[in-house]
Amino acid sequence: MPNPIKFFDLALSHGATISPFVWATKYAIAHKGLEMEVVPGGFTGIMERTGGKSERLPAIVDDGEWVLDSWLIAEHLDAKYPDRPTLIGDPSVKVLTQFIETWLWQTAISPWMTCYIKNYRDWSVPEDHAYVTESRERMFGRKIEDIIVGREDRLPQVPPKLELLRGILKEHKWLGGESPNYADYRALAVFLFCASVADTPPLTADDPLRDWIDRGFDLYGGLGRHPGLKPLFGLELREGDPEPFAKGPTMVSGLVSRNTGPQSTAAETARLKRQS
Ligand SMILES: N[C@@H](CCC(=O)N[C@@H](CS)C(=O)NCC(=O)O)C(=O)O
Repeated sequence: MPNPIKFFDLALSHGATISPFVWATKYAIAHKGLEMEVVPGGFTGIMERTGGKSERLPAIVDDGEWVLDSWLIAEHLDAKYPDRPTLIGDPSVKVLTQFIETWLWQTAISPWMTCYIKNYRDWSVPEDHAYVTESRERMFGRKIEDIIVGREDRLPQVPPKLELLRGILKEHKWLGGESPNYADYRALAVFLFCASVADTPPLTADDPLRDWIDRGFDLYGGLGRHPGLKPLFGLELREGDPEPFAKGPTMVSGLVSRNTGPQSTAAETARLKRQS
């Protein structure tokens, strides 16, 4: 067994990791079956904790070798431990994962940030409060208390926008196919981030994403079940809020059905001909 990997965490005062980058890295190390020696901490003092090596987390030290940046760490783990389960089996996994992740950040993290940023600050460790307040208010150009105004109207707008992810996970067990890979961890990290700051749930109790999220949080002995994390499911809708998810089929049939000859397309062809 290799030596444990020294892992610099970025957590809130409830003890759960907040950063999606750090979450994805925790899963990457667990996927490889490697041990972690966690160096705890929050937003401030990262430079001091890492001996001047980094201002950002995650960062790891693997057998004396420093590796910074979540993607570089995942690539390092695959290169250094090729006999252990692969995270990024093919270069296309990186490209497609970045596509999904960019969409998820725009669709979910951005609006959720404007809903939960007060908890993000209030639940950070006390020595982080001033830094988080100043840096995030500078980033948004507004006071934290003003950023969250109207969040009860914004929260119900997010679930319907996640239909693409629901559709693909209806067809496949994991983004990695039969078993999870780094694409799953990057996407799960978005929901783990949310669970670290959500004082009110962002998704309805019956959201079909629940199956994949629950299975993902349960992986590796319940890595995503930290007691500091808050429930993601239980959003109460009000009259006039949009339907949170599609009740019928989501994906155009030609995208998901396989053409194995006229037999397989007969029903669809009949529908097409009836309509013409
Ligand atoms: N490209 C880096 C981004 C890392 C990053 O931005 N980490 C944030 C946490 S989400 C951080 O360390 N922030 C420190 C701060 O806000 O001062 C990666 O993928 O690891």
